[in-house]
Amino acid sequence: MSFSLPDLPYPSQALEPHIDQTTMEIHHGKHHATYVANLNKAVQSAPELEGKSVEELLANNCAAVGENLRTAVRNSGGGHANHSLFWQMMAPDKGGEPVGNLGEAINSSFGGFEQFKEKFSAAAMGRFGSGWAWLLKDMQVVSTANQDSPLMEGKFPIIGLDVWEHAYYLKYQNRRAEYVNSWWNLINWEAAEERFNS
Ligand code: MN3
Repeated sequence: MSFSLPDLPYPSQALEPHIDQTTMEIHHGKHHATYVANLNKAVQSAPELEGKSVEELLANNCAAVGENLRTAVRNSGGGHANHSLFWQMMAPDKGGEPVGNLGEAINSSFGGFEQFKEKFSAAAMGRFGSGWAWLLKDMQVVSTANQDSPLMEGKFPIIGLDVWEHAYYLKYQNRRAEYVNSWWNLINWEAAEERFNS
């Protein structure tokens, strides 16, 4: 069994003007595709890893993976898991405020949606260099470096924001804050709610 690049759940221009078509095409078709290809290369060289899900490969800081492949799986497996979630938790004409149980959990954990938004944006802005900001199922807001996935530490991400420059540089150049601010218009809270309830 090998990993494959999931289709985008919408056309590549669908997230404009917040994320431009060219960025989406390169980000999904080149960056994510490369993580998938490199993950397959790593797994194919180690028969004992065959058939494991990406979650199983990443669990406990990639404990199932031999030391010689651990960095490759951490980077490429993390990249595959992170981007697969990222595409799903966005959709055109979304944004607004979270719904249902997730909405209630956010309100009670952060004191309100605006407070949550501020905390999450600060995590996204505070990540030096490349990485991700996350809302975890236990209602922590964290950021990780590179392609490190919360799954490595047994944490379940509900939404994630890619703050690598490849995610925004064509349109926003160095203005990460504008990208982060614009991304709030894309969050698919219904999908996030389903994930939270799962
Ligand atoms: Mn990316």
